[in-house]
Parts: sequence; structure tokens; C-alpha cells
Amino acid sequence: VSDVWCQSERLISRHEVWFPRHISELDNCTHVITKFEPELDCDHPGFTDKDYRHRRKQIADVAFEYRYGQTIPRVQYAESETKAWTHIYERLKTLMPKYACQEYLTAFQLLEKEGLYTAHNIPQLEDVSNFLKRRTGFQLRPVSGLLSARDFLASLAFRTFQCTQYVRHPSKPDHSPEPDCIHELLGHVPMLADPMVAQFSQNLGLASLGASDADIEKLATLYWFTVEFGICKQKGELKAYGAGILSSYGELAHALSDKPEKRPFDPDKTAVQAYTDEDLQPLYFVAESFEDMMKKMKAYASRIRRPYEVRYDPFTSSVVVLDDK
Ligand code: NLE
Ligand code: FE2
Repeated sequence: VSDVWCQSERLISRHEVWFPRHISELDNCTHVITKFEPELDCDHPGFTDKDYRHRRKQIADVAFEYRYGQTIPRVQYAESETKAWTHIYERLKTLMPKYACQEYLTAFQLLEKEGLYTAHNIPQLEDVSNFLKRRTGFQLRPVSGLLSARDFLASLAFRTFQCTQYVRHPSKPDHSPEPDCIHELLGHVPMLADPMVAQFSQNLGLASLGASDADIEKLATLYWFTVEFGICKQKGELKAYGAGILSSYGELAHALSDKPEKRPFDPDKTAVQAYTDEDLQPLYFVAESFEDMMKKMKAYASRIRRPYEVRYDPFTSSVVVLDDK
């Protein structure tokens, strides 16, 4: 195959889209999307709360300065922030046994056993990152807000999860429209502690490197309906595996009730489904099993056309680009 590749009626050259080749280049993958920001969105519960906005900006600014290889700065969380954590932690724990998938429950137990997760303190990203490194080779890096899909997915290729560090507004603890550290810690982290999920997440990331904008959008939509809001069957029952469900008391009971619409997970259809991110989801896709979802996603990703193949070299934390596909 030569330098150009015909894709969706347009030509893309092999080097048209920059993407990181080494994990340190994730320092360039920090483009945040300003959406639901308390400064800009009058529906944000923190919109009229000047102290909240100030506090959040302070934490976000520190994350913005972060560079690869540094220790993740610790945040001294305020009492109101810890109170939100405790409230959510204790309430979620009452629903978990019934609604969370097995992979989540197993990892959560381990996090508690190791003393990393308790109802009393918000865990520090640095400690959680070290835990994940040992478990699955995933690591966290702090991020200052909601990232562009391309940057976010690229980081997964390097087993890196970009993690917000500020806390949602205390007036609405049970559901947040945007990520905050409680969502990352109670939604994503236990899932990333599972070796299968870690591999799956990395594959998704690798599939995104250098992909066209249209393919990125589809991958981001698939990410939304699986990693964020996925439901799967386990032992004949519906269980949540999506982080956006698992970190929200309001969403957890809602998602597994009869109220929202549920359709079978099918990557080709799911990838083009429009979604809302303001409130509880009206629609979820249900996978036959967790394994079946990952198998289907793998097949989907292998059909994305790129004029090269990528491989991850774990010895150097680099992506190797194989030109002759
Ligand atoms: N709704 C989730 C929560 O309240 O934790 C956050 C979703 C972020 C995409
Ligand atoms: Fe998330």
C-alpha cells in the first residue's frame, strides 16, 4: 500500500494525523472540551458558587501543569469534599451487591482490603495509580477537565487513564453530568483493576491512534455506551459495568430498572447512536456477556481502516508503527 489510502471517499495520508508514539508524549494530549464547566454553564450546580469555582480551578490548574513521570500531586480535600465522598460511597455500597458486575465487586473488595478505599477519605490518585500499576499496568495521570475523545482514547493505548481530581458540587452528589474524581475512583478504577478490562481498554486506545475524525467519533460513542454506560448479563441477571452508572447512586437504580430503553449491544448500530450527556440515560445497550462485548468490539476495531498497523511495545512504553500493511 502506498502513502495514501482511500477512506470514506477521501484520501488520508499516512502521516496526516499526529499521534503519540511514546507515553511521555501524552503531555501533548491534554485538550479539554469546555462543556458543563461551572464557569460557563448556568445549569451547572456550581455556577453561582464562587468558592466552588475557585476551588475547582485551583485543582484543575495543578493537573494542567502535570508532566509525564512526575508524582501526582496530592490534594488536601476539604471537609465538604470528603463529605460528598462519604455520602456517595456509603450509598453506592448498599446497591453494589445487587447491581454491579462481578469484575467490579472483586476489585472493589481488594481496594478496601488494601486500605486504599474507605468511606472516610478520598483516595489520592498517586496511591491508586500505584495500585493499578501493580494489578494491570494501568496508571493514572491527572487531567484538568473533560478531554477531547482523540486525546482521551490515545492515552488508553499507553495504559494510561486521564483522571480528573476535583470533586463535584456538594449540592448534587448522586448524579454529575461530567466526570469528577469520585466518578473516576468509584466508576473507572475498579474496572481498570481487572486484567481483561485493562487489555480491552488498551485495544480501544490503539484502534484510535491516527484514525479519521469519523472513526474517532464512532469509537467515542462506543466508549460511551460500553465503558461509561454499559450493562451486561451475568448469571441471567442484568449488571452494570459502565463507570457512569457505577459511580452514580441515581443512575445505578435507574439503569437497571424497567424505565429506560434497553437494546442489544451491536457495535455497528451502537457506534452511530446519538446520546445525551446531561442527565440520566434514556437508553442503554445490553451485552450478552462481558466477554461477548469485548469480542465484538475487537472485531469492530479490526475493521477500522488505517494505512498502517500499530503495536505496543511494553518494554519502552512505545507504539510501533508498521508501515507495510
Ligand atoms: N453520572 C456520573 C456520576 O454521577 O458519577 C458521571 C458521568 C461522567 C461521564
Ligand atoms: Fe468516565
